[in-house]
Amino acid sequence: MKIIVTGGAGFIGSNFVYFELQENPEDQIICLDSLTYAGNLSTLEEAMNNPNFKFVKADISDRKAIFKIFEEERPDIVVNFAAESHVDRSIENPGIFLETNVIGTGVLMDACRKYGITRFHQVSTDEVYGDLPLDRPDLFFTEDTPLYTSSPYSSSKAGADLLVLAYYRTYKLPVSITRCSNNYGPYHFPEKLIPLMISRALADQSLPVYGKGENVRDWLYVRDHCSAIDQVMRKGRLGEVYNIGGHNERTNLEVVKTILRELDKPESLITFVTDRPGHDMRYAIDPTKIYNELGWFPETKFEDGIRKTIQWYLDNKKWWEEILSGEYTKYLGNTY
Ligand code: NAD
Ligand code: TDX
Repeated sequence: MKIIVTGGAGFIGSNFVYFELQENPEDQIICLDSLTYAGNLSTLEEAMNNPNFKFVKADISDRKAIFKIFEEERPDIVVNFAAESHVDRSIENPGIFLETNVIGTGVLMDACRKYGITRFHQVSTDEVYGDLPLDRPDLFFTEDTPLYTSSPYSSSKAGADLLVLAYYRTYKLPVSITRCSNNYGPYHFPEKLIPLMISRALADQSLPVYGKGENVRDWLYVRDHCSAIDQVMRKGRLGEVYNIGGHNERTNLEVVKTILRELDKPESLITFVTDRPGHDMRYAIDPTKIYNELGWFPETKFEDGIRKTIQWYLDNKKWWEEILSGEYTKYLGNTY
């Protein structure tokens, strides 16, 4: 099968490319990415020599370019990871989130309609459900929880989800959607909480915790997210939404303290800073549907995953130091 993976030069997309090349060597993977600040070709270095892998530089909201690629490649499956993904950036500059996350998803689906595919899979987020109160630990997001977003980022992802479901109903485009909780692991861009704290702690810099650090996120090791998407993309029911999570809730402060402990750094590095506007309090996924229907379960416990992640950042300093210094921009090239 030929699979187009959009956003494959980013965090989760690149982990998915490696997952597929390893687990399904009979499939061909085409990574389609516009290489924004968050996309990095050095992340895909190990895939470049694989005969089943190809990189194509393109913007998913560029209709002409996308249609040309579909005309030439004729993919069987499209998995859409490409997105503007950082909540803080969406608060600063919402426009590009609408362009990429909403318009881009629509363009991809129009190309799927024209050239025919067996599945369009949309990678979405638990943030589309809004947030849960801290004093109701009995509440979880199910697939039936109403969409009730807080940030321009989550609103753009919810808009895309609605468009995907509309294309299923109106055009019978074979689609599926997964909504996952917070990921962590290798190749996570160092603007996000966990890699930011690891890189700053290693440099003995202050660790900016928003508000009181009481906000709760439900953390999942990135390889577990990839295996769940793989299951849904191959076996999930068309037109359905599947939540993905592993019941692993932590406050931000707990996560930061765990990182400091593992790195043997002092808690005095923690600095409480002005809260994020509209900051969601708690995310927590009920993953019963994917557990029961597809038999998917996460394999990595948080304690093991965070250790593996910290070790990866220690072993791959060159990768994130280049990003932090802006050096990665020299990889920007067009191989198509
Ligand atoms: P990321 O920011 O690390 O990577 C995004 C990738 O998309 C980059 O390679 C970037 O170059 C590419 N891209 C951006 N705009 C593009 C465009 N217009 N055309 C083509 N490529 C473009 O993001 P991530 O954390 O890997 O997230 C991937 C997907 O998973 C996103 O859709 C996000 O909403 C979703 N998601 C993320 C998490 C998480 O915890 N990171 C959790 C649930 C869902
Ligand atoms: O410096 C920081 N200090 C801090 O306290 C940063 C960057 C974050 N935080 C807090 C905000 C959040 O409560 O940590 C928590 C996690 O923040 P992010 O890493 O920015 O992730 P979040 O906002 O939860 O969104 C992430 O998970 C869902 C991804 O970025 C999204 O793409 C995904 O959909």
